[in-house]
Parts: sequence; structure tokens; C-alpha cells
Amino acid sequence: MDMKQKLEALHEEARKKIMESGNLDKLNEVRVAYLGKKGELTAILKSMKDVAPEDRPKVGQLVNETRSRIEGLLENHKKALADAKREAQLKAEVIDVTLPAKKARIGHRHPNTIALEEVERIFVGMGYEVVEGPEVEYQDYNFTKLNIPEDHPARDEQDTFFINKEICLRSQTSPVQARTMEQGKLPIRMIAPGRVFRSDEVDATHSPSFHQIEGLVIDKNITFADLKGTLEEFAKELFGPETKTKFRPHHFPFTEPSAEVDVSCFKCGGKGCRFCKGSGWIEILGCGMVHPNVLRMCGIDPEEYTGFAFGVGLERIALLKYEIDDMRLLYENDIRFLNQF
Ligand code: 2NL
Repeated sequence: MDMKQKLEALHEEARKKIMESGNLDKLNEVRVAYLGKKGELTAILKSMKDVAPEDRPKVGQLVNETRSRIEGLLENHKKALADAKREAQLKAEVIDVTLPAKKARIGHRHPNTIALEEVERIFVGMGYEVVEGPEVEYQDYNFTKLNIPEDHPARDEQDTFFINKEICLRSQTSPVQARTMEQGKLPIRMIAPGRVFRSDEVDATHSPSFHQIEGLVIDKNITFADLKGTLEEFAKELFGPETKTKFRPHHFPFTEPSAEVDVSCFKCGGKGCRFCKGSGWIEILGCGMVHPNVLRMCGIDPEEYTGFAFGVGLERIALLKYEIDDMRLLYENDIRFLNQF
């Protein structure tokens, strides 16, 4: 058999093996077997020394041609295998675009947040600024500047979480207002919402961490009439235009005079029902005219400026508005509870 026939036979043999190789690994084995360093075609090249010198260029050309043809076959089959693999993958991973989509489960605002945003909306509408401040406070800001004396029960360890001699977890958001007053930019119309801490046992109406929204207005000639008008308007916006308000005298160290505010029961309209425990009234906040001592300690001249302040419990508003009878439900994060609002 001359060299030409031999190469023809080798090519044919390689072609068959290439066609039979069903994956890329097998195909590579075939490549190595024919074109590799110890492959068949290489062996033929090595046997060139047996070829007559005048025939060597011709035979060399034949060997090279065979090599290119086999390389071409390998390349084509490699592409065919890759195409087949992709085809199979597309079939296996078929996406049915007509299937109903998975429902995106979007959460929603917590009842506390809904109540907070409602209160913020009302006061921002009256021109108030929303101001936040630190939850860990100097006792100076939490008590002293608010005219809460050293022997006041609020300063007892039973009621407040103390960090050290100077620092505690704020028990109200008033320190935010004290800080604002100190900055000296007057007039002030602000609300300070935020988390506060009291050393209370957990029950249906108490939690060691809850939220307050305090309000403060300081300007020349602010009177108790401004306080009444503002809070009456607030109550009407929050509980409906029929809502009446009642101011009962009270005592807070940081205001004088002070009052607690009741609203007419929005369930029975004031006739008395289970919701208002028969009284027709529901207590919602505490308020008063800022004590001159507080103004002075925060750098404001009480002869020139007066103001009013108030404090509302956020949870109390949320419980009332959504008729929830246990504050603990607000903190348990049970999705079945939260989904109702
Ligand atoms: C309540 C009572 C109140 C204030 C908070 C206040 C703040 C400053 C000065 C004067 Cl900086 N007063 N805040 C005044 C009266 C009542 O909260 O029962 N809150 C739940």
C-alpha cells in the first residue's frame, strides 16, 4: 500500500471514530489518538526517513493535508456536539411563560407606623417640623433641663434604665425638644417622635420600650388658647370632625399649667359604651404651657417667649384607632395579626 492509500485509510478511520464520539471527552481522545505526539499521523511523519528523499516533499504535503482534513472534521464535530448539547438544554429547561406568576409578597406598614405617619401628616400640615434625637441621653437632658427634680419618682431606678451616673435610656422624647430649644433658633414648631424606655413589666398596656410623639411650640405670645385650639384640631383630624375634647387639670414638672386631654368616644359618640368603659371619654395625651424653668434652662427668656408642649403615646393611638386590646400584639410580629391593617 503506498503512502497515499495509507493516509486515505487513516483519514477514513479517523472520520468514523470522530462521528462515533458522542461527547467532547471522547472527541478529544480521538484527537489525541491521531494528531497527538504519540498519534498515528505523527508516527507516519516519523517514518519519513524511510521515504525516498525525492518523494519527501510530496509525501510531506499529503501528510499535512490529511492533518488539516482531520482537524476540520474534529472542529465540525465539536461544533455539532456543542449545538446538540445546547438544544437538549433548551428542551430540558423550557420555561412555560403561560404559567401563572408567583405572587410577590409585599409587606405593608406596621400599625405603629401607620399611626405615626397619620400624626406626622396632621402636624406637618400645621407647619410643624419632625425632629429626631438620641435614644441614649444625658440625664441632664432627660430630667434636669425639664425641671424634673432629683427626688422625682421618674428618676427612680424602678422607672428608668440608667447606664451610669450621667447617662440613661431616654424615658420621653422631651430631650429632643430641649436640644432644639438650646440651639436658639426661634420660633419653634416641632414634633419629636421616637422610641422611649421605662423599666416596666410587660402587660396589655405596658412595655419597657414604646414610642412617644411630643410636640413643642415656642413663640412670642403663645397662650393656652393656642394649645387648646391646636390639640382640638389634632383630635378632630385623628378621630373625625365630630370629636369633642376635654381638658382636665393635671400635673407635669415640665409644664405649668398642665392638663390631660380626653376625646369623646369615637365608637359611641360620647353616650358610653364598652370601648370607653361607659364614660363616653377616652384619654389620649398630656400637655401644658412650658414651665418657665424649662425655658430658662434651655436658654430661652420666659419674659419674652412662651410656649406649649404635649406628649402622646404612639402605641396608645394605634391601639385606639385599630381597636386592638393588647399592646403585646404590636410587638409579636405575627403575620396573621399584622395583615389586618
Ligand atoms: C404624657 C405627657 C407631656 C410634655 C410631655 C414637654 C417637653 C418639653 C417641655 C415641656 Cl421640652 N413639656 N413635654 C409636656 C406635657 C406632657 O407628655 O402623658 N405623654 C404620654
